[in-house]
Amino acid sequence: MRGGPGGIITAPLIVVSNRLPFVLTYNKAGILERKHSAGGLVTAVAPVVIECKGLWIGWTGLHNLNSDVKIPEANPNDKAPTAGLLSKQIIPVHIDENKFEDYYNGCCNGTLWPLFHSMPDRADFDTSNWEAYREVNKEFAECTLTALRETIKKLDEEGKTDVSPIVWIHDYQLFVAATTIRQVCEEENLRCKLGFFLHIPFPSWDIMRLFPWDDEILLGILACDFVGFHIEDYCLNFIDCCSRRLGCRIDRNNMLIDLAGRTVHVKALPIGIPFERFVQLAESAPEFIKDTNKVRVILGVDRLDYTKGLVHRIRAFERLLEKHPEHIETVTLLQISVPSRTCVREYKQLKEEIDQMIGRINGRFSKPNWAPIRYIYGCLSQEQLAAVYRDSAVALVTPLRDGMNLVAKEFVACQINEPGVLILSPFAGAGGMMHEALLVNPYEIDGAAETLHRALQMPLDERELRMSQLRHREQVMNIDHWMNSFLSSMGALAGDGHFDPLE
Ligand code: GDG
Repeated sequence: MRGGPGGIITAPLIVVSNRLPFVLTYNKAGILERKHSAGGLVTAVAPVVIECKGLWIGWTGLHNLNSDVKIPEANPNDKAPTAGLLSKQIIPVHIDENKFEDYYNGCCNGTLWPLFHSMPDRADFDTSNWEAYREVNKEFAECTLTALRETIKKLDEEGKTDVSPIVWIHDYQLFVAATTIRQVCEEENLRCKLGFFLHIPFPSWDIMRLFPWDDEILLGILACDFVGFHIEDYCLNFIDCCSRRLGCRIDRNNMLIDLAGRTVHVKALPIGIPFERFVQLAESAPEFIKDTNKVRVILGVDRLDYTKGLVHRIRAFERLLEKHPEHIETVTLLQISVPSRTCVREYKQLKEEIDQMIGRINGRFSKPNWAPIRYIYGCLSQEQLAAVYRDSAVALVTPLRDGMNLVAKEFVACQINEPGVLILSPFAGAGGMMHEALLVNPYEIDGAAETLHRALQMPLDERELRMSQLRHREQVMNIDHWMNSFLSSMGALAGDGHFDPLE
């Protein structure tokens, strides 16, 4: 077992997220099984929940499950980070299918996602979707409260009456769950510390005020004791909204917010990746890209999402071939697009637009033994992904807006051989920290094409210098560091972190 914070955490931990760290599926024999989700968050948080014998509350990924369904234990050969999570540590939230549709595809993905990425024109403001969102958040809160009562009862029986459980809520699907949790805790005198982390950007007041129920979101977040965002800009946007919309007293320097005499602590906690895991994968993974005839690979990896800037990126690549034809037959753009939110209209349209663009550009520039764009619409294994990261000459990470962006970090972790170049958008959270990348405004197609040209010509010593600094930072600021920082800020780690008063 690695030396993560699980061993020194002093209070029981209850993690609440829209989805559980694995989804349930029926196998061919009709038996329920766990299917592992490979995200960095799961890799980091699951071992801590396992070590501190905590709980995880979330949706199973299946509708129409009986509410008394037994969560299967992990298969004995399962090597996934969640394998040690016992079924008794999992609390499934059951939600009616129609309500879930309005909550998830309607409000979360159709409204909050575009709005919080500062793309309000793409957002639908629908009252019934918001009502479903409220109700589903209440259901998550009720499950959390049941777990909390049990946890406190156990602590009391063990004589640990001074220990408060930690409830850690994740992301924009659960903005208002803490409102109910805090209210009931006050009514029933239940002790707990509430923490929230937002994985996407927090927009400016000008965008936030477009949302008709913005006050409810702000109050939902403020129902927590501690709130984390990826970067300082998002913290300041949130603090500003609380001041302007709710009239809260604020301390911007110390990032404190006073709500009716209670202090809420806000902090920038940039998420990291399991760096060593990606290094190991890159060291052992067999080649994935074959027969490239020494053609250098420019890589894009994203969920197929309009925030990721795929259309702009492909246009920039086309411009490169127009302006610098010497790259024809010497480079190829490998775009891996993971299908995402395929039921939402905006995502279907985007897929069609990209399919057409790629068809047109390949038709325009292809040679008998070379095509400018290789396109994979699907999901690679993590091992294949590591091989692709390792063997690419340039990573084009050019979102129009992104909370952090883990692909940029995973690419540098896997650059264990002759280093390539990272091109990064300043509109990703990562863009404010990975200073040695080539920063490019994705909206400026000519600028992006020229930056790509520069990356393809960059001398080895410059690439080495930039990459070694990028890698060093990600190695230190890895996912364990992020977990530790969050938990110590919550005062959950031995001998660590207590809240300062707002003075
Ligand atoms: C949200 C925020 C924030 C991608 N393709 C494959 C694959 N992936 C994995 C990557 C990476 C993850 O998906 C994508 O992470 P991102 O950070 O880029 O983006 P979101 O999914 O939008 O995540 C984001 C993040 O939360 C964490 O807080 O950084 O800003 O939007 O880990 O490796 N994995 C596999 N095959 C693929 O083809 N196995």
